[in-house]
Amino acid sequence: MKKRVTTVFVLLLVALLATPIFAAGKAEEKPAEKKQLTFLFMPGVADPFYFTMEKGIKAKAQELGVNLIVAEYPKSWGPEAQVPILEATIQKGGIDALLIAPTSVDALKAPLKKIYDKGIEIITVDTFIGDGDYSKTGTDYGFPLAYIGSDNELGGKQIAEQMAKMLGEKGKVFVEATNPDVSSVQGRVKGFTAGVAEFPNMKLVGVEWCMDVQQTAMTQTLAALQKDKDIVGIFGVNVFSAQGAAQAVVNAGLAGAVKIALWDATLTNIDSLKKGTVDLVLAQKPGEIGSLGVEWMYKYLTQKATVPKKVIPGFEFFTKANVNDAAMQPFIYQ
Ligand code: T6T
Repeated sequence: MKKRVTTVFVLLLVALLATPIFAAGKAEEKPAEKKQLTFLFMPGVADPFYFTMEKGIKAKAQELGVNLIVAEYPKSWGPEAQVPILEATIQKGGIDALLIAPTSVDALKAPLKKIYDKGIEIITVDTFIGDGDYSKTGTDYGFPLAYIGSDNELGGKQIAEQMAKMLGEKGKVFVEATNPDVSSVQGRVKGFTAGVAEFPNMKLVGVEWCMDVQQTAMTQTLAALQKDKDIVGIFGVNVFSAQGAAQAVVNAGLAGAVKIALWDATLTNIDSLKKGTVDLVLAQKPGEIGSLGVEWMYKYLTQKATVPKKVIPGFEFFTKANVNDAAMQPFIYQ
């Protein structure tokens, strides 16, 4: 009997000792294939700013081996155009992460929360939902990993300061904006308004909203110039509002007499600067914004990196003096 117990004990001991070696043998097998990640880019509207952003996203996705899906570009700005495209693309499945420019601070909260609740991580690029502070708890917009985009308020304020310099810190100015519920546009108008207020002899006589339709921006700016002949400065807040406002000044025969500051370095706006009909163009860095979105999302999903809640690339100012400088060319939206 004693002999049998000893034999069983020895067999058990051998089995126990053999397990690690067996397991170790298995460890030499090929590690499990790394899952290829798929990111979806959802732009705000079909315009040179987002086309340039897409280039930055594509280049970084290729570098990191991420599969990229670019959603159909909305033909007009707004949730009614963007959300159906977004939801139809998500519905097809296979998306691990979303980079999106939300076209409304409020209307995109619920559609994005639905997507987040499916386990899809989100970074908002160029624009944000809520107040853009995703570090807050207890809000209905605290779920995106980060906002990556320009400091729009700072840009608006700096444009006001440069406008003041051009106008000798006096005179009436007008703003042609796009949609009141878009974070980027809100910031630019707020910053410009605060900037103008610092000059007692300058007056902001009006802000118009063209809903991102260039033709509307042109007619609204023309009407403002006809209503108030004393307007000496105009700020166009984004691609379509800026191009429309500049067109209006030229059509009114006021090129050179009215100072114009535009946001977004499209080929059209840069050409107007070269022709002398426009005085200042702010260039954002859409390619860098997109690239950073891919990079931070990748780091989060593959290394559980801590993603900063806000990542703010800078911007550049084109003037008549530097518009042909070699160093400035990369900032033109191509
Ligand atoms: O100015 C950009 C972008 O930053 C803004 O959020 C929306 O308008 C543009 O896309 C230009 O059309």
